[in-house]
Amino acid sequence: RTAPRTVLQVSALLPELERTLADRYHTVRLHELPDPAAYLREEAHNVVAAVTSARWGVGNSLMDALPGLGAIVHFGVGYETTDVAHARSRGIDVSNTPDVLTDCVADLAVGGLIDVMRELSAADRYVRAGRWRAAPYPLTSRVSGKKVGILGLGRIGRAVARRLEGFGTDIAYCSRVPVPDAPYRYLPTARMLATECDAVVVTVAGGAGTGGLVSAEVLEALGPRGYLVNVARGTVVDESALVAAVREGRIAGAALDVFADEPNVPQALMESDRVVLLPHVASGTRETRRAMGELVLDNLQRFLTEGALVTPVP
Ligand code: 8YV
Repeated sequence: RTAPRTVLQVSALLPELERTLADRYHTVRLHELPDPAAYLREEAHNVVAAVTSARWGVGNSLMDALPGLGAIVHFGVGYETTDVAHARSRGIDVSNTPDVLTDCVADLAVGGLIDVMRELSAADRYVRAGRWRAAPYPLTSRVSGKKVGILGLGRIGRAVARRLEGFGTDIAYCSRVPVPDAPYRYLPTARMLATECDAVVVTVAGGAGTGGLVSAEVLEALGPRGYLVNVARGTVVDESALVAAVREGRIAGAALDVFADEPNVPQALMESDRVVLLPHVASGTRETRRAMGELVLDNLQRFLTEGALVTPVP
């Protein structure tokens, strides 16, 4: 009997996507096997493609255990959990799901900015706690017309900036090099961006290159009237410095969709009304997750039939 060309599903995915994978291909869900190591010893050579989430990626040891692996297909735009250089050295192609989630992530970033500055979530808690009867809610911070800095002017950063133009904000950005056609003021360091702006929205890619980019020093530069929004990766922000800055009122507030050790959120943040805490939901709409799932399937199908991916990572 000829061995089935196997698609290895490395982590849990959207149920609809899991069903389609199972219907269309010989799919093995590695994370659900009672003994994944035994499977890899006996059947690893059948695996031609792996499907995984931005959260888990495919580790180097798993790549090395799959001699026939030709493609790693990520559900998500971020792929820092997979060592792309290592994959390339083994002739493995890597794809992600860019573009389809840009609008929803940008929408949520702007929502987070408005929430933290106008204190929507905190005011909601105030009403629910029956405190309105005792006193009107304290005044909050105006959003329109403020200076907003975008850290990382990629697809998502640009979509955030475009939305914020509608609020009459003065937009600046920071990236490794100026973006040629960007109509916004360029600042070469995160610290300068934080110094100049009332709020900084983090939309830079995760991974080693951006770890701790929003350091204690950057938070200090943002200052007691400054706000931070992070829809990128928890690793981009020095989380303990952020916790300290929030606790001591050295920044005005933060809206966070991502954390250093998800789903664990530092207790000090849980207890603070200065922060808006979201469970990594920026791309989490039915429409966008469906589109991400379809792009995963398109990548996989193109790879299996033509040997090339639709949206290979740069
Ligand atoms: C996750 C994300 O992929 O795209 C990314 O990089 O972080 C999210 O869209 C999503 O939570 C599904 O894993």
